[in-house]
Amino acid sequence: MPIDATQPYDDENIFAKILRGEIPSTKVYEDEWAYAFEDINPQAAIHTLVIPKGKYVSWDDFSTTASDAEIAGFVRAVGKVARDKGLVEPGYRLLANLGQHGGQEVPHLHVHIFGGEPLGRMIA
Ligand code: IU
Repeated sequence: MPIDATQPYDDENIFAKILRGEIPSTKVYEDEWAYAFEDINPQAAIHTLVIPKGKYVSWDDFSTTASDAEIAGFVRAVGKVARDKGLVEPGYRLLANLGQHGGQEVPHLHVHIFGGEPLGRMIA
């Protein structure tokens, strides 16, 4: 069920538990601002999730209340994971499902990195 993007942050959401190490994940990268791990149900040859370490449900929340350092750190982490996975060329896709219409299921902001194979175009 897609989540309501305006709900308060739930400390018991699955990604919060992954961040706290209460649930295992296949870690790809971690720094002060971000944590990256392999999606448990990959939809492409490479399917990695990058999450900010801060408690944000939505892009709105993140972009309005996170510090500039946090935002920069998260954006750089996404770029680093893609680079480290060798995706800069031949390319990849970033996706954030946001809120009800966006089909977001986990109420901790995350960016999907898809790659490792031709993905086709999503917009004609
Ligand atoms: P969404 O953007 O909120 O729809 O995506 C949530 C993703 O989190 C989805 O691709 C799941 O496969 C993934 N995931 C995960 O990697 N580990 C988990 O324990 C759970 C979901 I629950």
